[in-house]
Amino acid sequence: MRLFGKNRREIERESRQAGRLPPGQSITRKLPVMSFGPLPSIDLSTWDLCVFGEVAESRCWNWEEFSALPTVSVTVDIHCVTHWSRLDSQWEGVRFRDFVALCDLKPSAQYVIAHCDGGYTTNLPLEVMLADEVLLAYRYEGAPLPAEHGAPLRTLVPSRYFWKSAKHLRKLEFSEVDRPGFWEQGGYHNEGDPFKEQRFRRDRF
Ligand SMILES: Nc1nc2c(c(=O)[nH]1)N[C@H]1C(S)=C(S)[C@@H](COP(=O)(O)O)O[C@H]1N2
Ligand SMILES: [Mo]
Repeated sequence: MRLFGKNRREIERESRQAGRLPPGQSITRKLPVMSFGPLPSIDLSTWDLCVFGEVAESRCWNWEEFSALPTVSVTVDIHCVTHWSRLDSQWEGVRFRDFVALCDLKPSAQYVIAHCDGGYTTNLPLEVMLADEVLLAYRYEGAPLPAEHGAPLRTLVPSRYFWKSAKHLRKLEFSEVDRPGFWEQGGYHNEGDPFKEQRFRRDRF
């Protein structure tokens, strides 16, 4: 298989040397679809994103309000626990840190639990979510986020395996205590750092 005119092995070797390809990963040019359960139907006229938990006041944004917030674009590498990595993927959305600035968090907020349409959940420390490249993303490669990739809105957390990037996001819970999400309860690692190869719970260190 040839990618970008180069042999895939060469690209993978170069990417690994450049510190961009974590152990046990190979490069894919596509973004495979990985979903648990049926695709939720989306109606933007009733959609909202709500925050609750360790915030001064619970609050919701409808699509009109949310999509009026300032956006940023990032070009990042994505790593899935099923051993594929997609380099240089381009996303646009609201920077998570900027969104948090609107939420009036209490100092007790230490963890973020993402709740999705369809019931999927995933958890991360707030500190991880405050990095520059963490987005509430609604555009992918210059077009609206496709349904199968999480429309209308998903979290994008490039520093963790891709199961930590919640598709069809509807609620953000700020919590004082950590609460493992869907795959974390199902045996995946709680942290999921691809460069530490934290795939499964037994890989913990
Ligand atoms: N709501 C929801 N979000 C989800 C999932 C899911 O099943 N439902 N799967 C996760 C997993 S395991 C992966 S690898 C990525 C896949 O995202 P993609 O389908 O856009 O590649 O989404 C994550 N977010
Ligand atoms: Mo996944």
